[in-house]
Amino acid sequence: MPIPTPTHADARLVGHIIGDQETGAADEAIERRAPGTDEIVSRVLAGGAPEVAAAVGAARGAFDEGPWPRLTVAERAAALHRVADLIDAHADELARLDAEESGKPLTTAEGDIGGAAGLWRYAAALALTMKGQTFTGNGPDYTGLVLREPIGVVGLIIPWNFPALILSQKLPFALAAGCTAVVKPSEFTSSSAHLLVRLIAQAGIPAGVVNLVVGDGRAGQALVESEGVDLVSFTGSTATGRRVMTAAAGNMKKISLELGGKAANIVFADADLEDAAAGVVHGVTFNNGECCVSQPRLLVHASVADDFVQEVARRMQRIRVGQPLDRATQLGALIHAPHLARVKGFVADAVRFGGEIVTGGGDPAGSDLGNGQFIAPAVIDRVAADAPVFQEEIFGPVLGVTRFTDPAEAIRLANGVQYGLANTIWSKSTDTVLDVAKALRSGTVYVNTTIDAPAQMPFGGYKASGIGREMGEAGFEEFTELKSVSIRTGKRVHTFPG
Ligand code: TXE
Repeated sequence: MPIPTPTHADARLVGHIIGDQETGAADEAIERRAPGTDEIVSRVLAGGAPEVAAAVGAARGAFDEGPWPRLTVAERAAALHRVADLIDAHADELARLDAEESGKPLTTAEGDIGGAAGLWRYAAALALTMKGQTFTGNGPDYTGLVLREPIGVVGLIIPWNFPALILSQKLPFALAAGCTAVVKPSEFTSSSAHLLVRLIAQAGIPAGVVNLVVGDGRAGQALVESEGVDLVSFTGSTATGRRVMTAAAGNMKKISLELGGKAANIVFADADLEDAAAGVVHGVTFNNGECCVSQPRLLVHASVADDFVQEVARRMQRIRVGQPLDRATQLGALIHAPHLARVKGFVADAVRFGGEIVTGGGDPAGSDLGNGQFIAPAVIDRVAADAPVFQEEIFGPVLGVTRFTDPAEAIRLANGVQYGLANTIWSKSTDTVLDVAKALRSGTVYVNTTIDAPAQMPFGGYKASGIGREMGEAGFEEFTELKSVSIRTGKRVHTFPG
């Protein structure tokens, strides 16, 4: 049974949390409609430069004078564990908020929240093992200390596709290092971030360490331009990522950008084809296809292509499209109407470029889908490498199929896009897997599995997919600076003793 969606009268008001103050009512608010029903479910305050200035001021004070960066790592790790426990205790509520506002299936949102709690615990372990280096090879009286320090105040800009999860790919790592933060969630999905920041206060993390400014791109832009911010970590579109790079130039702040992707599933003739077909369908429909590591391109060996495409299409037709809050739903509603129109536009465009629609692309059947942003998952065969459907990020359940005849051609096709976030290889040959994995220009390669990596694995992009890494030790180090301290003991021999 689907959980009923709240009506307008129940709509939540989502405000800013700055220091120990929560902002309530305000004149300007952004209405958020549930993608599944078009009902208004929340009203989000439209923060801008004044709220960002106040939040950065609070974070700056907490970093420059507050206790957080000065705690022992054991104390910081314990606090992160308390947040993880609170996330577990509020998992149902957090998952429901994300499913309702983003349109993702509730079961996917539940997986996100479990993953989020795991990230807070992993970050606690990184806090405990935070360390620098020493270098003593420059003479017996020389000691070099390489200190690893928190980078300072960080601005975290979050998109709408994994609201609580992507926040948790950044914030606990920053906190583990001793940073303080201003969080700017997407205007479409701010409620889970609001609850999370409340839980962080409940866990005993001091006021001002984590601040929340809600609003649209104007708040994001003000955060990136702020002179009081030392690093911005941004996840979103490549177009906005370019604006972030420019806006960060003022005080030369560090940036970490996790941007768009256009992953390929490369299916070789020797693969377990049943398994690969299931993986291909998962890769393009997981989280409604609204996933930066989504797999919208199928590159399949010509010798097995016809049967394989039929098998994939058969499985796509069995995917249950439905209301996000219905537990039986496998594909929910896309984020908003303009995005749905854009995704459908790619399907129409593919035909103009010579593609053949095998299944989907139109309205799905279902009596309760009338007001929502739904699409039947699509398979388009014979997609040319210069077609927009092959080149551009679609961010929806639309799979384009292109055939290849040898591994070199598969690698050329996979690498022939501006993005380089992830790709997947399906083959039983170790030689093929390793040769192709090394030749792919992407930050992640999945082999005989897809969209599958633990928190310990660094995540990020080559080429236009971004700068820097999240998660893993590399993701933690993004939030730190290195300081080299050179020490001489005894009397130094000066070049110009005077
Ligand atoms: O993203 P934006 P949008 C891709 C996906 C999607 C497209 C557009 O293809 O269809 O981007 O989505 C904030 N300075 N991805 O328009 O604009 C904004 O408020 C600073 C891929 O929603 O990039 C939100 O919090 N911040 C992606 C965040 O940036 C600004 C996930 C992302 O919004 C800003 C999402 C500005 N000038 C979309 N303007 C992924 N890599 O997973 C907006 N924002």
